[in-house]
Amino acid sequence: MASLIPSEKISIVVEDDRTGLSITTLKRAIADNLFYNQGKFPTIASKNDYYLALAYTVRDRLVHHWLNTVQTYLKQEVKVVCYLSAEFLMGPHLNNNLINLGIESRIRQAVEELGLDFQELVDQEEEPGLGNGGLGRLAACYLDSMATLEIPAIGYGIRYEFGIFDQEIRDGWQVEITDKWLQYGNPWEIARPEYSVQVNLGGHTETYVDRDGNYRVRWLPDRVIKGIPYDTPIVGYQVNTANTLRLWKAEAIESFNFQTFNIGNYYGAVNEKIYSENITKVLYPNDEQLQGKQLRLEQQYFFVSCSLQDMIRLHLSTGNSLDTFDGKFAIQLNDTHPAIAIAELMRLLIDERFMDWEQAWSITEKSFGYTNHTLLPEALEKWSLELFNRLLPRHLEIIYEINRRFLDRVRIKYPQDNDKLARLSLIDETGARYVRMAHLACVGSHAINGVAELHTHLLQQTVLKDFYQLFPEKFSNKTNGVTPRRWMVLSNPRLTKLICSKIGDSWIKNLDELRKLEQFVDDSAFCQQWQQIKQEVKQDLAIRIRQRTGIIVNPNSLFDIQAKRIHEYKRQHLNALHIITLYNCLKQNPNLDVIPRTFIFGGKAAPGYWMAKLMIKLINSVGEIVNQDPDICDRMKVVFFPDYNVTNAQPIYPAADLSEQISTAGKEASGTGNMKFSLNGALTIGTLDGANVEIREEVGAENFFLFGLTAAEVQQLKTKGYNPRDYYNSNPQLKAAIDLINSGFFSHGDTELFKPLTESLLNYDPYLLFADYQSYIDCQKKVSQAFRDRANWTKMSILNVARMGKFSSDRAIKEYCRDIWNVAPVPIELEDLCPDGQ
Ligand code: NBY
Repeated sequence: MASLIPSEKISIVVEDDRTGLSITTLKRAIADNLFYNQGKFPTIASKNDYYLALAYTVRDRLVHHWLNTVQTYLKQEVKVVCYLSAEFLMGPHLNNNLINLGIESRIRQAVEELGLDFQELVDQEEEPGLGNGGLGRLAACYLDSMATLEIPAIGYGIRYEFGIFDQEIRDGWQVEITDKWLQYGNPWEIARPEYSVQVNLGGHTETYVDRDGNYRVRWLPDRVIKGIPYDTPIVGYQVNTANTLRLWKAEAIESFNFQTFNIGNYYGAVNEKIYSENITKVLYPNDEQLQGKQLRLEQQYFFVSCSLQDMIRLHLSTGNSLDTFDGKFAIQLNDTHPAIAIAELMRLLIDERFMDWEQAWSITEKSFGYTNHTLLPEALEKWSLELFNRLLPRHLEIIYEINRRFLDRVRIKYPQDNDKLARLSLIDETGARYVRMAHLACVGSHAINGVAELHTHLLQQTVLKDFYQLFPEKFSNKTNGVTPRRWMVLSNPRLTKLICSKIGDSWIKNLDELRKLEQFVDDSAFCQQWQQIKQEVKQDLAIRIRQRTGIIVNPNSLFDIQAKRIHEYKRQHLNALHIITLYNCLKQNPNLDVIPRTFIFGGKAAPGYWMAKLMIKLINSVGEIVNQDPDICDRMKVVFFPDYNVTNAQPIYPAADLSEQISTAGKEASGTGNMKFSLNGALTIGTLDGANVEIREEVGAENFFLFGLTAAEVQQLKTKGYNPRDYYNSNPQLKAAIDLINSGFFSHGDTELFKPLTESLLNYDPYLLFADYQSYIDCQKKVSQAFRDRANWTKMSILNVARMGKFSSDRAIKEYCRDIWNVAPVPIELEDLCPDGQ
């Protein structure tokens, strides 16, 4: 374990309250923070006061790492990764920081000696839910890995006042509650108003001639907003590195608009302040109808402009010239949400720093990389020219010029192919005109990547085909990964301990070492411990389920879990069809000897996604009937665990026997939950979609339950003409399941409630549930059969964990560093706290 202070110094230095690590010092520090920060006597302090006192105590112990890291990067003028993402789904910081600092057991002891319940304090933290799902969580895992690998990095994003909504289930329906994560203060961030920047919006442009006779463009905006950075330290695992997550908050430039104020319009002036602050008010919940939302484009431009101005300030502050910008920053675009950065960097270099176009373009192209996260055509971002021009008139001009030069090059390569030109253009002119953000990202980046092998392949063959033909050298695959620190060490301490007892702890930094577990698959004592731990963790989850839903589940049953955003392509309703089919079987044949199963769902639906909300209602309605049916007893239970977020995910992954990864092949870019389940010893039932393909390759086909059409077969079937009714008519079990829903059996006799869902399946079934239904049912039978042989199941579970090394985000980050960013580790030495002796 790396210690915070060189050990030889500990004996001679009197510990101070802010860095000392002895139990006595820690206890004093917590008490001091309670008194001086919270302003409370212990007798009246709330749990939250104690949580905050503890959080500040931990923060004090990492500031040292953080400041040394920043100082080292500045002094050594290293190349820095700037990860631009509209979302960072960090999860709670306290416990993660304790683990990465290696001080968890000391802190726990100090807290307990103060007579407090450690877990109770940890549970006080409101997680920063600044993301929707996989994409935001990936950004968080990547920050953890970059810090752990000692890669200089800054995460740039938006400090939403309201993150992803909290979900409640009322009468089986999802109800959204605003997430007030900041209401009791956030001890992990430090505001840096001294690094505020200004961002323009709206207005128009004009040309002028400068002193040297050059034509220049000036943007005359009609709104100016202030961006204030809030910094959060990102501590690496057992290293001195603490990188920065810098999130921007929007404010009015002055508290009041003085002109309006002076003519007596006090309320109008205050209004303008409110208007500005709206920009970072709330995270958009990944709705269908995002396109055309002006505030969304304002958010994107706002955080991108703040971040690029910040990079330029940093670069110039060390005496550099902008000529060397691309040598010092590798900027990664997490999907197209920050893709406007390409036009913004061009504008900053050309209009504000007077660089010529060719040089600015060369710097821009070399600086940017673009990661695509979706193949769904409706999810590809585009902005109407009208909106774009109204908000960002100068950027539209720049995009036109990028496009003009780009298409000139295309024309030379493909003379007289106007169709190709139209397909590649940054402007969609097939109907109403739009700016295509993915095209801007492709043209302005030197590297383009998908997030799993299959996804990258399909990108190259479908949505980005023309770009792939044009620039094959820009494309590469970077299969996603997850951090074993949060998703194993923190969330599954029991299994972590067992693994460490067998193979030591170096796998935590080098996940491939989990392979060493393979030698124990035939060690019956080990297998028994493995099974025992799974059992204990399932019992813990059973308790949580009872607390949250009132449902009593049997921890000996097979825990079959699907936890992810609710979406038709993820097919939670296919899972529901299996449940109904099993239910029908049991009703027809009450003595059927089945393996008892607990079906657990978790996930949020976008508030405007009606069909997804109806899927939640269906799951709860089926649960209501199944759970209360005396014929079923405890052979089946259906649970919808409310408010699936990072906090609730942590105890869920370790408790799964079976992980449901059942998206239509070709639709899930990668998936990362699939990795977290398998890493915690669940077996997967899945299609050949996203990273499932690679997980199956790694763990072995015999340790994975495969079903369904392949992506190519899905394509063929659609081309040939898919008629879901054919499947319904020819499959009595499927027909019985759909008919039972339509009969009102699950809806208190209401035959209309689920019609939109069943009708959509019968008439369109865009995600081919019916085509995959029988294969899924058959595969689930194999799962049940396999679970009967518990010893063999345990072996498969161990082999899954042992072979998951590839899916560490450390591996993914190393690939980005090598192939895209060209950055190297920079170890941090801890210098004295006051290097100048002040
Ligand atoms: O990114 C997910 C993919 O669906 C998943 O397959 C992949 O593993 C993961 C990480 O690469 N995408 C995702 O989570 N997307 C979003 O959350 C999202 C958020 C906002 C918007 C679109 C998508 N938006 O348009 O605002």
